[in-house]
Amino acid sequence: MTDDTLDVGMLGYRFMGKAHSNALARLPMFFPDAPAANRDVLVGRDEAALDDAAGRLGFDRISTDWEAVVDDVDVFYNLGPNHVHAAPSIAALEAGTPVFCEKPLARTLDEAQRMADAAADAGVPAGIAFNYRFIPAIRYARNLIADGVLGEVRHVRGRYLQDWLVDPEAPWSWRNDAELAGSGALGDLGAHTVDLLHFLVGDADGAGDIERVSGHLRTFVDERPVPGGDDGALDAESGDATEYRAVTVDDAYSAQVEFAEGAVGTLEASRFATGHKNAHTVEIEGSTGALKFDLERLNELELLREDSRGFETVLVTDPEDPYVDHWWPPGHVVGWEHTFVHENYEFLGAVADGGSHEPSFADGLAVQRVLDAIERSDETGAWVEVE
Ligand code: SOE
Repeated sequence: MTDDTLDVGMLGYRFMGKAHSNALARLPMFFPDAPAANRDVLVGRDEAALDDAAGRLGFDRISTDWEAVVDDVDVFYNLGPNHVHAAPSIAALEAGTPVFCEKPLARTLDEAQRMADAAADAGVPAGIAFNYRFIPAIRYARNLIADGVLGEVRHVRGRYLQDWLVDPEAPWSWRNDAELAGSGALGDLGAHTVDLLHFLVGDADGAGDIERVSGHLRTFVDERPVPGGDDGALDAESGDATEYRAVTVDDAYSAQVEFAEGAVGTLEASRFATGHKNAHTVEIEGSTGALKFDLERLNELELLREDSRGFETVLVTDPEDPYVDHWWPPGHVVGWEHTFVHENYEFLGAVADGGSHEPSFADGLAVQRVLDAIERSDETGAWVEVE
């Protein structure tokens, strides 16, 4: 490897480990100007599982000791569960190692503040993987809003609907536990929506950042079976789980929000939205136009311009659309995984250039402030100012 190759240490090798490893593997072929990145060391707890994953994900070696890894690599990816985001990321930053951390930044506002402070002190790139900012149609939408096509923003609606927990027997996981995750649909899905709205309308006339919220959390199923393994034995006869564990986070949230410059909005997310698989939708209405986006149709943007009679469906796959020229000709659509390639391209570029990456830990902290306000509003039943 030439000495300007970035050695990557990656903590986590399941869902997000696969998504980011796939992205790193795609970069040389589709983004030849991306910095060279070597999948050096894969970090986890279980050596056997690590060994298998390292082979599949293309890593040279494994380690069960993240403390040894964080100052031994050029870039540290923290793709672990939420309760593992803070300590390894702060240790890496204190060692001067750039960090790319999955969302949400942390479980709590305090934890997020500590991570953002460590990033500010370190002066190296500290990115948070809000991958939906890197969808071509979302970039196109943001440019339209910035160009004033929608006029003054009045209404903003963000929903993130999934249904993977509708079955009460769907197994318990760390995402159901307050100590491990911080919150449920609010932090897992709501974090994406809050960041996306900040990205789309944070600088827009009439909007700005979210300032006041009235939030509501709901848990529909309060215990779930623990899948087989050391804790959750299965009954020899029925095969049913013999252990159930409490669900201590929200299954769904909703919030009314006010933006700094007057726009109003509604947010919601659920893991119980029967029939919706990964429906992250944004709707924005302004004084001279409107737009609608749906992650399940992520190459399209529904746009209403001032002089048109109705919404038009724009297929955002032209060479001049962001990132598209790296892939295929018009109409040869991209998918969910391509957003990870785009965000890795930008993050590694910032590391190689000694620049900064957006969204940063400061953006992650701004999201955490809104999540915290929604939780405080749910507790008090009152409108709450975002800190
Ligand atoms: C599960 O809800 C999940 O994988 C989220 O954790 C991701 O952030 C989202 O992109 C897809 O759904």
